[in-house]
Amino acid sequence: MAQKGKILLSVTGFDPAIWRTALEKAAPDRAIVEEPSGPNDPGIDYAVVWKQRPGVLNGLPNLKAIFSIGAGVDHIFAEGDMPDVPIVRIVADDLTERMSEYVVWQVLDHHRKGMLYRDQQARKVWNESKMQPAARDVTVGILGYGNLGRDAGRKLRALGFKVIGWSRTAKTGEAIDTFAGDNGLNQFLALADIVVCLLPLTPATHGILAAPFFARMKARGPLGAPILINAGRGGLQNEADILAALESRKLGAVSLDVFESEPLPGDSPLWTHPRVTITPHAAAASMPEALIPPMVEQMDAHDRGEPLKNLVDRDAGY
Ligand code: NDP
Ligand code: OXD
Repeated sequence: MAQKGKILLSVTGFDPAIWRTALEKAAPDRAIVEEPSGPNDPGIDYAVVWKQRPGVLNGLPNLKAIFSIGAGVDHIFAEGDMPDVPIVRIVADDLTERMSEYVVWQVLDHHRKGMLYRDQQARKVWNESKMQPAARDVTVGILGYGNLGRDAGRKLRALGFKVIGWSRTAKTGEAIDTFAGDNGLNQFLALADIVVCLLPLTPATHGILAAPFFARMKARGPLGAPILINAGRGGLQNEADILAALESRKLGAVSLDVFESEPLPGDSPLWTHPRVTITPHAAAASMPEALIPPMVEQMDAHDRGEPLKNLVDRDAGY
């Protein structure tokens, strides 16, 4: 078998072994390396990364593209100084479907009063809430109406919810009402009873889920105060402001999958707040067996001269 260019695998924060195994299986004709063999390793064609080790991407003279093993790419840009090669992100049914499961689960949990009934069960209280609205009377606003937001929105609509979306660029011809830009955000927030955040973390979105945003949210709706669900990135949110908004009832309840600092520190008051649901950045796991084969296919296609798909816009940061 003719050998092709090497793949650099650079992962921090977890054991890369399952990614190495999947790469070895999908690309038996490429060596998988976790360290360049020197600062100017000419044998590396592609890099597959999650929070790559600092400096590891620089000085690879033949690097053709960087592949993120997540949909988000803020972890790549965090390094600052980056080689000027295309960056490819994950767009895959497996990841999208996992995220939609999480979003539907959390929306339904808030809609059907999961927190209330779990608390009542713990106290052996039998009391049906008389405040159960129909899904058709509840508007779910999706902040970040992109690949993940669209699929989650479609599934929520199938359950009967009204769905609206907010994005950076204006959309036309959508099946739902969509809004864009800062003015659009006011209109969006005036309608949304449940806000689901699936934004990427960029300089423009950093810290958006903070006091000024909560002040612009609808005061009351069919579920009482509005609900926030964030599965985008922790850097989008100000956790002190979320706690203050819960106390002042600007927010009725929140579900957070991502945090300013991960793992969430043990002393964070979010852990024990009765109106906070926490998951450990588990909304949509990247599964190597689903994501690596199409990634390797893209590398082979690119070597044949075909264009790369799912490219990141470096100026926009996602
Ligand atoms: P997409 O790029 O497909 O969609 C991003 C959406 O956000 C687009 O609609 C985009 O607008 C919008 N957007 C970006 N910047 C702004 C802005 N400044 N103002 C308004 N809207 C903005 O990304 P995905 O849907 O694939 O993924 C979204 C994010 O989900 C990832 O970046 C990642 O952070 C997170 N994620 C979290 C996971 C988890 O397990 N918690 C798993 C996977 C992803 P436009 O349509 O105009 O481009
Ligand atoms: C992603 C993630 O960006 O898992 O895919 O957070």
